[in-house]
Amino acid sequence: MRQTISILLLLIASISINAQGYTNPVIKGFNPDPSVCRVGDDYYLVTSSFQYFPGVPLYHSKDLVNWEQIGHVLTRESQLYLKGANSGGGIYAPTIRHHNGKFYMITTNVSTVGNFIVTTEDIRGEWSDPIPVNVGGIDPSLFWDEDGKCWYTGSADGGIVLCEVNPDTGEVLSTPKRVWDGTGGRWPEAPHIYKKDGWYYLMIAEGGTEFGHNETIARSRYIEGPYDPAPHNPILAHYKAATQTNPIQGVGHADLVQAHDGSWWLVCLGFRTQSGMHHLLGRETFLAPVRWDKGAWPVVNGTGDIALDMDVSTLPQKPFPIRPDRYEFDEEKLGNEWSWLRNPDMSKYVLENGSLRLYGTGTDLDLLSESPTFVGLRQQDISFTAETCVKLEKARNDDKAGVTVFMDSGAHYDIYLTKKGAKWYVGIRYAMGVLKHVEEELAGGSKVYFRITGDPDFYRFWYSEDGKEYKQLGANHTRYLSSETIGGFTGIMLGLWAQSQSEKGWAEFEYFEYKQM
Ligand code: 6LW
Repeated sequence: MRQTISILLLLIASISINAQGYTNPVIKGFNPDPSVCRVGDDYYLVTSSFQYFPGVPLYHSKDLVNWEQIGHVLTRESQLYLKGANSGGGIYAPTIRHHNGKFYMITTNVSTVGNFIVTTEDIRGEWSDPIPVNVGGIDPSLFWDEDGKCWYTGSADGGIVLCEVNPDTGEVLSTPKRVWDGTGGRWPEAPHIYKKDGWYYLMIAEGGTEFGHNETIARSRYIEGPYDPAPHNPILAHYKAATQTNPIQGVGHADLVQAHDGSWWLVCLGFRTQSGMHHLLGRETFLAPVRWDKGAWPVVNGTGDIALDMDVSTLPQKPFPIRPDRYEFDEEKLGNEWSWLRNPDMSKYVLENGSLRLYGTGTDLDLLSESPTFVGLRQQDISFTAETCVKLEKARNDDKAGVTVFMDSGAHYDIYLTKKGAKWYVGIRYAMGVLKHVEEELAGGSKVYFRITGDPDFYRFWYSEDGKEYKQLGANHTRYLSSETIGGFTGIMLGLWAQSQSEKGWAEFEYFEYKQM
């Protein structure tokens, strides 16, 4: 009897350790076009960053479920020139790979050099300056064959092209060859090659990164093809009737990785809909288990679709400390999760005496060519509340500072404090293309508390003179800032910003707090 009980207890314990499950997205907020690689039992993942600086966020995990941002790949202007870039420009999809002790990241700056590689041997250190790869198109990827050759794949002219390259010099060693156009979906893109059981597998995204997005795969005995498509394509899709009510839509742009326990996993982008069929958080990073039997085609999560709650066995989970809700601005530098627009003048941002001091310039949030004084965090949840306190004691006439719900230049809602003559006003500005709506009312002085609440349908804006009693200043629909309305490839950033014609005043933010509701 005693033996039976101990066997039962062991069985229960083993089930509870393995069947831990997880919640999608595994990286919330604007983190599209994920690419992942493994070194031993460490996993590294990169996402695209468009007009934001630093570029290409870099994440680390021990279990593919819990991710910590360890920095960015592109941290210098010599790697990342973004003048004039908006939500449809700058850095598109990246790929990260590890070969012979060196990390390679290849991506596209559609606003300047096109495709380029950077490398490092220290994943937590600096990466090289760009190594241009003179092949047109976007969504570049690298694959090393067993003979040591390195192959480039990318999306160009409506199909998938392949050529041999030298990944350390960027030299193109063979004429780019069109190897597959997908299964007939528009925009065949995001190619990656994997070799398994004597087959070259070519996995791509089709359908465009909206509601028709899906993932397909083909294989060949030869790297240069011909590639034959899987009979059960798409291997991942949410555009079918069976998934039309799935809160995750637009799944695609995936990458596969074999875990250190031999299991296979897929990361992909998707978006969480709100306010009908809109999305504002940007495309986020999702995870799915893959069954890939010897000589067979990969099967994603059994049914070719994914869920927010994934009740599946995972690797032993190793969570990281979660990001603080409240930033007191008492550190020496802002954390990796903060982003600037285009190439910032970092002298405009000073952490001092427990506050973040922003020196405004004449550059408005709407200007595309320069970098306004703005630093932001990704909105990671459909329902949230954000708060800050801003002081404009050293302001000059018409200086402004506050918080912006920012999708793109010309698509943002701002709440701010401003000085006009000897008086102070709180204001709200809705910028929607050529439509600019401003409301202001008298404020008590040079210090004010702001609160922004978000829900599926509305952003609401509040202010307080004492941080206790809040008064609503305005509200506007989320859908007017959605990706479906604005276009582009990013997601909402909650930004602290300042603007000053005189360029002599400054704003001080005492704290910033963000909470999921
Ligand atoms: C990315 C491409 C795409 O490079 O959008 O629509 C681009 N699909 O795969 C930006 O995410």
